[in-house]
Amino acid sequence: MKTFSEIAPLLEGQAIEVPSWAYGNSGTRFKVFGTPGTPRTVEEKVADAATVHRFTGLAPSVALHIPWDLHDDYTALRRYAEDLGIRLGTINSNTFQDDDYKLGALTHTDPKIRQKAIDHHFECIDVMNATGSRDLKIWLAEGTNYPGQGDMRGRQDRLAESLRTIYDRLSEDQRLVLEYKFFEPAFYHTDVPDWGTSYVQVAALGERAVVCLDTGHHAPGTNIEFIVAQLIRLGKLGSFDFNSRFYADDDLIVGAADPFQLFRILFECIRGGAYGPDSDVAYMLDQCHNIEKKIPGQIRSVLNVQEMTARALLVDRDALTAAQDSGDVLLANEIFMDAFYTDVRADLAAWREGRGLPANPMRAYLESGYQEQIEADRVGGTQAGWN
Ligand code: AOS
Ligand code: ZN
Ligand code: ZN
Repeated sequence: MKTFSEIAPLLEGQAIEVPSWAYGNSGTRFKVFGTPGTPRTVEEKVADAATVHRFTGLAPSVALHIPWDLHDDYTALRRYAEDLGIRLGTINSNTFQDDDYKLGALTHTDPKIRQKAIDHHFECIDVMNATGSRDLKIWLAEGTNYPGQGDMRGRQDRLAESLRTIYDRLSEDQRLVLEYKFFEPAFYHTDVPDWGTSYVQVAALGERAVVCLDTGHHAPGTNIEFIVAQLIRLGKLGSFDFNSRFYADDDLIVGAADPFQLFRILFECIRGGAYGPDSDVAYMLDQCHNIEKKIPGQIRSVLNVQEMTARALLVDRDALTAAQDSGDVLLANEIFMDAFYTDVRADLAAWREGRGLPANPMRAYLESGYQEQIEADRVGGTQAGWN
């Protein structure tokens, strides 16, 4: 196994993008609990994201969602973020909260509704031009609930045509990132249910169209790291939406449900050259903090990713390859597991201190007074949430 000091330089510059919506109130269809200190404005969400970065050094950008983060001056918002030491990142579109989209948006049979959904993406691109964002991330809630309800094949054709129109509007340095999800809110068929469909759609568009892999969007038991390896191999892994799940799309803290799975995913990223300064894969969180405090929830999340990255980097890949090639099944597995079982927390604490960061970012945040301050300040107004 490698030593921590051997891999420490590779931890430099690790960047995890946080989602603006993680700072807003969220819940299930049963109840949305209000959390004291929840942001009331986009600026307050950006300030909270910047706080996560200040304590961890791991989260230099925040993803926005349109229209949840509607703003009248994105250039000013960009400056506001930059003054706080972070960037505005991926722009997420929304075609799932409008009555017109009940039966589809980019796939709808009515050209007027398709155009409305395309126009929404054009607006998102305008936002990207002001914020300097590279990625337009599209997650579609589209599908059908009953066999026979829609023409699945026709819907794929209309989707391809709509995506083409959106893609053609992007500039040379922007990307279209298409997310897949196997079910929900549609329960019979979903128009982009899996990585294969997302791949087929983006491959038809061109080089700057790539796939987003949300770790909560697969059937239980799916070997997600295999999909990661395949998409990297094809040059089509655009981004991650990290979170963890026990049952469905739980959107819990990444690494909470299955730290070993996170380790295995990150190992494939490192193995595939998708980790480090030369990679253009966006590592994002897509999470909701329904019952826990939001900023500590985000701090825990980025630290979990850092911890599992360090462990995955510890794998001695030369020794692993030798064991694999010689057919030594158990030695190969042992080399892999040795790295996973290594506790890197003390080494990471010392490494952070060497960089002027708190050894324990969670503790430092809780002692900083920021949480008490926002709980006292942010009273009145409407707390930001999922709509
Ligand atoms: C929905 O299930 C997807 O994970 C989306 O990525 C996301 O949660 C939503 O679109 C917020 O942007
Ligand atoms: Zn997602
Ligand atoms: Zn999701």
